[in-house]
Amino acid sequence: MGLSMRRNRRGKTRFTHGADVSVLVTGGAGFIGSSFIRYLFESAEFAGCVINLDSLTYAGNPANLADIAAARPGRYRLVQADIRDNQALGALFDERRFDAVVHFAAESHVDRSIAGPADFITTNILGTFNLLEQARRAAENGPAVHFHHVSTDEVFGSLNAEGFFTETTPYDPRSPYSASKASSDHLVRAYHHTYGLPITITNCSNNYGPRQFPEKLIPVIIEKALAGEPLPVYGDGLNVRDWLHVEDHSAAVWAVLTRGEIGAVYAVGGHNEFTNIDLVRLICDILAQQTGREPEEYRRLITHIKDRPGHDRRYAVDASKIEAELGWRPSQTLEEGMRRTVRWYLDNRDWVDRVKSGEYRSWMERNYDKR
Ligand code: NAD
Ligand code: TDX
Repeated sequence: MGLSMRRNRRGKTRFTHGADVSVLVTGGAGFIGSSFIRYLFESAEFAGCVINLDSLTYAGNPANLADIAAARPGRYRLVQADIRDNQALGALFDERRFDAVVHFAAESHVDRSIAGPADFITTNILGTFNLLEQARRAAENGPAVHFHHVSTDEVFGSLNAEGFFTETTPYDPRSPYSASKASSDHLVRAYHHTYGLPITITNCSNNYGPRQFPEKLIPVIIEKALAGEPLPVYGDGLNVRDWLHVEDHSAAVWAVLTRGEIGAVYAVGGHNEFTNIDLVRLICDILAQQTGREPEEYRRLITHIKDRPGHDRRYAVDASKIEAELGWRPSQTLEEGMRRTVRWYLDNRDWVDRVKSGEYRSWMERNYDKR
């Protein structure tokens, strides 16, 4: 069975079954986008086609979906293009009709946005604008395209010890990354209010799981621990993040895309608040269990280093709206998900070796080894 998009009288998007459905996923070669495409083909009742538009930056890796591409000829295609290239986008939208756009493509690493914000502005803001314009143009010549925007809880700023982000928390972005994501959120909302584009937005907390590029905290710690190198913890290590397994995020995006209210925003989170230092200790303990070594062999590598400029103190999401309205819930605790994640990194050394390109090595040298 496949799915195709229809609207009911209350304005909700309904995907009805039909193999002619076409979904454009941007950034599908990255960590979360590839998990979402895998989820469509392996877990969701989806029998349509996916076009994965990705420019394959350092963070994009076609190998993330090599098995999906081989198993589903005709239903999955990678198009290498940049969302900043409006001509390339125009040609694709002229060639194909899309029922939905699920927009993951972005520059996503906060530290990189601090070191050099330019690509964050052009990709995250102008790239999103280009896609919205293409969706608006497509609607002028045919049925509306459901535009789902994948965003972050970082647009809401930083919490103290109390409270949670919700859909109505005022925007207060503090890094070039979160400011660029906030801009893109505003553009997406504006296209709904001004042009009637059917949109949904998810603002999700920190993701973890297989295939995360090893510049983000969890894979950095796993890789450095295995190499016997210092485990870099910024500042006092008491910053808090709310962790969600990437498969649960994919399920949330699918729930919103197929059953969410048009024009609505959903906050998504894991109910898994951890300080960075506790999380790093947990990874050390899980690594010890899985490699047959003593936890202390890894824990003694923990090294507090210079803090990230403007480092947000605490993120935590109240996901009760998506839970109540769409019945979505995280399916695994951080401890369970982390055991599976560490196992994945131990079992997939080829993947890790391949993504540790020259670009990766020079970034790590600039950002850790010289501090
Ligand atoms: P990622 O960096 O792993 O992947 C980004 C993908 O986008 C890569 O495949 C890259 O090649 C592609 N891309 C980048 N610039 C592009 C451009 N100009 N044109 C076309 N493709 C381009 O990121 P991720 O962690 O998978 O995040 C995906 C999305 O989810 C982002 O929008 C991010 O803001 C959002 N998000 C991430 C998290 C998280 O914890 N990682 C949490 C909430 C929301
Ligand atoms: O080496 C490190 N040491 C360290 O202490 C790194 C890379 C990070 N940290 C800290 C900074 C954060 O408090 O760990 C926490 C997590 O850092 P990141 O993995 O860089 O994630 P974060 O900055 O929280 O942003 C992530 O979650 C929200 C994603 O990268 C974003 O794309 C997403 O929007």
